[in-house]
Amino acid sequence: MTRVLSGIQPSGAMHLGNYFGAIKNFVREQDHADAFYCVVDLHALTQNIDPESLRKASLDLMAIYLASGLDPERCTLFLQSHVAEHTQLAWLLECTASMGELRRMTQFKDKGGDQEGTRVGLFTYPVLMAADIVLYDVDRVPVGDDQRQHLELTRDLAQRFNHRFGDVFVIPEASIPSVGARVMDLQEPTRKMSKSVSSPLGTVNMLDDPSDIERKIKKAVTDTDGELRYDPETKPGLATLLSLLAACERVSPATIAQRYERYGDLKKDVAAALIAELAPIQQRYEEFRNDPAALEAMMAVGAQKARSVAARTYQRAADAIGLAPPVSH
Ligand code: AQP
Repeated sequence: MTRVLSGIQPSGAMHLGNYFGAIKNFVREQDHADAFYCVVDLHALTQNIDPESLRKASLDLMAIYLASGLDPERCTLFLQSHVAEHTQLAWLLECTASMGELRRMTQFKDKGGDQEGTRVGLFTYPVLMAADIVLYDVDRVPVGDDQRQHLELTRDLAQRFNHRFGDVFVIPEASIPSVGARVMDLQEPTRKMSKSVSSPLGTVNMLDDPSDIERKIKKAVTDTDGELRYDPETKPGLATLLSLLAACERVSPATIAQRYERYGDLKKDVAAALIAELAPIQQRYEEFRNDPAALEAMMAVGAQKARSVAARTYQRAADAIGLAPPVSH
């Protein structure tokens, strides 16, 4: 059976990009593959987040996973920091990576890049992401389009390691959805919707209430020529709205465009479809979030399952690179 793994940072409210680009596909994959999904809390440390908020955000995100339909009976759900092999393997891979290839990462450049005060963790986190993936002998990684470059880096590092030290890692492929792969900001539709770039009106969060969703969609930037067609280059605002409805209905945005003549009608239907898509998730979220002890117990079981795979891969890599095994007396 193929194995898949993916994760999301608990660094802010989950938005439609996280949902359509990642979570919705996680749910689909859990019935077709041996699926591992984590809350990548170590990645959140690359940003300013206070300890209490981070602990809370990790549980919030786990509750979002469950509310969206991930089922611990059908996949392995865990917190990244509960499996120490992620950071152990990241070090071995950091010693395989070069400054030049990490400097080329566009997300690093977008988030501040090469400046005196930039955290080293922001620079090296794509290597930690590579470790997250290869640790589980993963075949496919369901992610949004923005992660394509990080996946390429993961493949390069794994191939380089294998070339030098023997066949240690499975080389993973990115699995990018055909619709919803890049959800754009509603106010600046040439920029991806994102947690860290604050754009309250341009970002629809998974837990937004219906009136907020309606307001944000109504105020979404379009254009003035009034011609309803799907053209991301010249009509990015309209393309964003068409793509959102397309992602709800799982059809192409161009097909959706044929149905409408007026922007206002399209906006009404986009808002209604999003509200209908998110309502059951929001309701289940409250139920899961109100029982933190159950969430923690579920995460403990997941971590144990994850560790049993991760420990074997890490040991294989450590042996191959020449680290002497610990001997018990
Ligand atoms: N706008 C997006 N469209 C489609 N997919 C997206 N993803 C994120 N934004 C979009 C996908 O969500 C998953 C989790 O990403 P992450 O939170 O670990 O980091 P990220 O990609 O950096 O997400 P954000 O929201 O943009 O966070 P910040 O602002 O902190 O960087 C990934 O699969 C990603 O592809």
